[in-house]
This record gives sequence, structure tokens and C-alpha cells, in this order.
Amino acid sequence: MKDTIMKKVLFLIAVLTATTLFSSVEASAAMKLYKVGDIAIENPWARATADRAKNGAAYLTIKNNGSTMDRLMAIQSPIAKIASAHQSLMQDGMMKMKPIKSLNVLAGGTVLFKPGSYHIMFMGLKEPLKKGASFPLNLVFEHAGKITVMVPVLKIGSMGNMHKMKPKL
Ligand SMILES: [Cu+2]
Repeated sequence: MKDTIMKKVLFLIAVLTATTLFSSVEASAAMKLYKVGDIAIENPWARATADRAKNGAAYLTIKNNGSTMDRLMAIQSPIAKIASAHQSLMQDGMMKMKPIKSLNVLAGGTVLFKPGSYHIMFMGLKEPLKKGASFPLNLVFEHAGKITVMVPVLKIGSMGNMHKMKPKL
């Protein structure tokens, strides 16, 4: 009886240790932070694409630590002909997406790019996005100016660190 309890305790310790290790790795991945002026870009990532895919998507978080609104004006990357901000939304029961010409980031505000919501859309990919690779992405803000971030490519269908984010509903 005692032996069984001991085994359970040991098992629990093993699980907790594994969980701690795992989350510290995740946390360091989430700590990737880039700054220009009052704008901070956190944790950029992209999804790997299928071999012949011409489109891809990347996600990140934009924070405005300043006291005035800023605006994301342009996005550019050498990996694709066109990079732009898109928004996914449900329309008549269908998931659709539309381009956003300029995106406001309120003073003290945060804009979360994540699957099913805001995303950075790449059209005319020069080559597929391969898991484990990374590529530069330039974001131009009206006030803060230009910032270049490195975007790691995660596996196809990855949801990034979604479990760390607040659920939308
Ligand atoms: Cu899109």
C-alpha cells in the first residue's frame, strides 16, 4: 500500500518536473521581444507551408507602450511578393479574410495577431516556409518607424503559444 503511494508521488514529481521544463522552454520562446520607439513586437512566428503553397501567414503581438496612438502602415519581407495585415472573420457562417490598410495601435494598447484573427498574409511566396527556418519581416509604423523582426517557422497547422493567451470567447 505504502509502496503504491510512493510510486504515485514519484510519478507526480516526474510529471511536474517535465511540465516545468516544458513551460520554461515555451516561456523563453515567448520572450522574444523587439523594440522601436514606443512599439514592441513580441513573439513573432509563422506556419510552415505545403510544398507548392503560394500563400503563408505569420503572427505576432504588437504593443504600444507610448501615450499616443501609432499605426502599422506597411509590412514587407523578402520571402514574398506581398505581405500585408489581414483580418479573419466569420461572415454568413464562412471564415473569410480581408486586408487591413492601416492598423491602429492605441496608446497603451496591444494588438494580437493569431490564427483565426489578425494575421500577416504572405502572397507570392518565393519558396515554401520550412519548419525550423526563419526569415526577416519589416514592419513600418507611422510614428515609431521601421522595425525588423526575425520570424521562426513552426510546423504546419501550429497554433503557436495560443494556450498562453486569453481565450476570445
Ligand atoms: Cu489572410
